[in-house]
Amino acid sequence: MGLEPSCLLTLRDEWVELLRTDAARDVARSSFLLEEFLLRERARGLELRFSAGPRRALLHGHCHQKAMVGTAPTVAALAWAGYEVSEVDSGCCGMAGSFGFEKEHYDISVTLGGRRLAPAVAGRGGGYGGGRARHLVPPADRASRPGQARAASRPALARFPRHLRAIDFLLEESIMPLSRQTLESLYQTMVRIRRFDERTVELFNSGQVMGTAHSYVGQEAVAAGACAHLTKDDSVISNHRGPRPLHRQGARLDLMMAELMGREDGYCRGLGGSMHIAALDLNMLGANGIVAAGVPIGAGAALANKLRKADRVVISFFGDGGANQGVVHETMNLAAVWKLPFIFVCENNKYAL
Ligand SMILES: Cc1ncc(C[n+]2csc(CCOP(=O)(O)OP(=O)(O)O)c2C)c(N)n1
Ligand SMILES: [Mg+2]
Repeated sequence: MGLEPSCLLTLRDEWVELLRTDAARDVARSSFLLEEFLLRERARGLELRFSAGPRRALLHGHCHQKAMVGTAPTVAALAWAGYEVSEVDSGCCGMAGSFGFEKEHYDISVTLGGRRLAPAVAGRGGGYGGGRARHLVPPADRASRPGQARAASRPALARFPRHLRAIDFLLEESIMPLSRQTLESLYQTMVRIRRFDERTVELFNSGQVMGTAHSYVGQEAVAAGACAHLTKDDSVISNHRGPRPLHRQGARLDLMMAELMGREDGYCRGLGGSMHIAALDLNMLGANGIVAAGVPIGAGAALANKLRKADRVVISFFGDGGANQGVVHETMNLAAVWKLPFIFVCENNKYAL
């Protein structure tokens, strides 16, 4: 049973074609999308009770599913769960899979998404899944409405029309209920992280960055978004891709780069480097070369905050590989039992090398 139509349906399609064996056909016959599986079990007598009352859902079907199965099982399963479903006649969202992540496809993605899907979502107004999304809005924006600040503020990114287009799109389509200032600030942090990384690679290749330096390319939004919620009294602690949260904490780029270059004027007098950079005055408690080791250390800081009755949180960044470390699970257990003001941020980049 699977959630991701492309992955799951491969077992029914290419897999069978490729192997042409009875075993492959057996696997194909036993592979179900979640909705198909639930409906099959319902036909066999499964009863499920859903807690909330009637709700509405806008459904944009997955292309691969639309081609091979159709959206009928999804509509039926949502209806079973109490949703009044309207299906968007959306065609392609323009952002599928890795295609949507690649910068050379950016304009195509925006154009395609803007043709049918984005207008359909924007045209339906609020009430569709906004409840959870509100928790993702930084405090400064919680009272404002999408697009409100747009007219009032002069774009800080006016020199970068391409970047502005991305922000305009987010504002116009109300995809994220954030103000222009916040979106620009997040974007600037992401670009800053990217540029810092690119420069780090250059300096590493020319032998000026000491030890090693792990790229954060593609993950910039994680540090930028997560740290946007912090006050200056909150703390961060991270892993071997460590320095990035520092960008959001207001660190000085020259001191950061000096640290990576092993220089005396770096944040840790050049002794920490990329993997062990810390800046206690900015409440950056340190990167850590031992995978996931920052998690229990961060929880210790959160426990100290709690005992001192300080209104502060600690964020710990770790990877999907680090998530397998026992300390992560032990820390989650203790953090829950002690109700620690502690945020676990797992950056799942789908590799752990
Ligand atoms: C305890 C420990 N085991 C192994 C390593 C070697 N190592 C360095 S990075 C890494 C992969 C970590 O993967 P993940 O946590 O997903 O982070 P990512 O590199 O993907 O950001 C490993 C195994 C280490 N640093 N620490
Ligand atoms: Mg990983």
